[in-house]
Amino acid sequence: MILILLPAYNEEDSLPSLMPKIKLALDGMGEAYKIIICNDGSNDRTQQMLESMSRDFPIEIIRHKINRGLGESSRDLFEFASEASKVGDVIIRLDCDDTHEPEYIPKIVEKVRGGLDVVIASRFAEGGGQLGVSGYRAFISLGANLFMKVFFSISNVKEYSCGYRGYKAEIIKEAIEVYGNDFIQLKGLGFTCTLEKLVKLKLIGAKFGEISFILRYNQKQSISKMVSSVTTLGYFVMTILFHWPWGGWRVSMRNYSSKRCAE
Ligand SMILES: Nc1nc2c(ncn2[C@@H]2O[C@H](COP(=O)(O)OP(=O)(O)OP(=O)(O)O)[C@@H](O)[C@H]2O)c(=O)[nH]1
Ligand SMILES: [Mg+2]
Repeated sequence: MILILLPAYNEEDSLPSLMPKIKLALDGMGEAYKIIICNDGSNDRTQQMLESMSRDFPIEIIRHKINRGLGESSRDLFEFASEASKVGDVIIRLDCDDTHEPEYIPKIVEKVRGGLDVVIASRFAEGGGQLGVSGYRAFISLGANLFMKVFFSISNVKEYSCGYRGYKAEIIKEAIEVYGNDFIQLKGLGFTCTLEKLVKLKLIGAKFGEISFILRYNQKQSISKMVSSVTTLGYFVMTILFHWPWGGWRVSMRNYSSKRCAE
């Protein structure tokens, strides 16, 4: 089975375009799938839209009455997926602002099934890119990714900040077993959780790969919810927590990854 995870906050303008494209991509694969969407206290028509869409699409809705942020929504989505999946399943998480085209799903699934634990849709892989992104934003995004590459370097990874990824169900189950509620620890720090998941998976010895991907920012309909000041603060907090010599994440997980490699 393939589990599609969608975090949604005020996405009434994007869902009508995105949902049929997810169905088209998945129907073409001939495999059972489920769409799990976290409506995080939206104050537009997202909830009504999802309820009516659940007649045509296999949707499970996790509803937060108040907006709890991307970190808490990701925790709920990944914990749900971990419970609902079994060995051999693939979990795909994408944004629902219609900038992440579902047509990449089959390729991501194929690479996960080929033996990788995490496959990232990457703007920086050969053939990747972005459409409709301003020069300023592209510069900030490149700078952020370079920062992440320097401080959290992961083999075979060039794209650290895009949330469009596929995960082997087993690696998510293992991460939740190892970290418990701390798999996504930095919940109040904007979109830092997207980077945190990668880093936490690296620390348990996950194998990573990328596919090339074009971010379709030219299709974005909803307003941006990314608060760059909070997320940047989150990246700095995470850098300290990761590298802290006395009990930081890297030091505390050293034994775990060497034991896993030996097995
Ligand atoms: N559950 C939840 N999802 C959110 C929240 N804020 C944003 N999202 C979702 O997270 C995804 C990414 O949000 P975006 O606003 O597109 O952020 P971004 O992709 O980093 O940057 P832009 O595309 O420039 O806005 C979208 O699917 C949003 O609906 C939130 O507070 N809670
Ligand atoms: Mg977006």
